Amino acid sequence: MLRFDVVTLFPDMVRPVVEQSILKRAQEKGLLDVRVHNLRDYTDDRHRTADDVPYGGGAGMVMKAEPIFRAVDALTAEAQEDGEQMRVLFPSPHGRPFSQDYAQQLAREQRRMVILCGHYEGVDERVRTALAPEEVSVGDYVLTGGELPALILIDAAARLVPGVLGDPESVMEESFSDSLLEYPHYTRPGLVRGLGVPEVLLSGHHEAIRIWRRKQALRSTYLRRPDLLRDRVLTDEDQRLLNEVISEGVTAMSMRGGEEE
Ligand code: 4FV
Repeated sequence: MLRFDVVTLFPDMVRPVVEQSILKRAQEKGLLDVRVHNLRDYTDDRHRTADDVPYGGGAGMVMKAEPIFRAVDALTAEAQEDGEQMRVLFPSPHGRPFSQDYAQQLAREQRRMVILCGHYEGVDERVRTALAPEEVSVGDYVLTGGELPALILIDAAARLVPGVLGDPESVMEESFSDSLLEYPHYTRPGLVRGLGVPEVLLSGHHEAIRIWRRKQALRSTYLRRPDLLRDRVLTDEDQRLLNEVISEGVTAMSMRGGEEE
């Protein structure tokens, strides 16, 4: 069972999301357990103050260290009582880039994962000094808080836990599962706004469908994320399909008289 303890100033930004759809069912199946902790419960003044103005001046507010220390101390004590280990994650732009491999690693984690959600300008630097949390970034841009990144980590990891997604098959052949972009999907009806469905998908010819899908995945990756193909060893079949894609691409270009896409 995957266990996350989310420490946040805005529990209502987190709870509703993990109580929907696949994450909700995963918790009902006992495959996932997400506990959301309100940081204000770990403050000690009657105004439940969890942030303050920055030393040295400057805009915005900084999250106070003590409530975070108290929250982590309480969760540490609870884990020890239950004979469990803990891993403290801290979403921040300073962190190691999050990825599908990282998600697969979290999905196999046996320890309880505490996710500290920063907010405003950030947290008091002594949180890093004292707790040395594992920092993870969900992208090179700045958010208002760590709540959305926390949900990204939970969602990406939980869906890789066997039994969370209906059919484990769907995890095997998805984007980045083997760092290729996914093949295109179609469903009923067969005609939408005059747009049909590739014949091969209606053929029932499973091997032809498998090859078509592989070629489409290689094609999208080649056109949209060639970086994913760069240091990748291709199977003979993949190399053959990619050569077809490239030659077809080139012919399509020449057909269009060489103008860019
Ligand atoms: C972020 C990111 C992120 C920084 C200040 C929260 C914000 C605010 N976290 N990947 N990108 N965090 O922008 O993980 O407190």
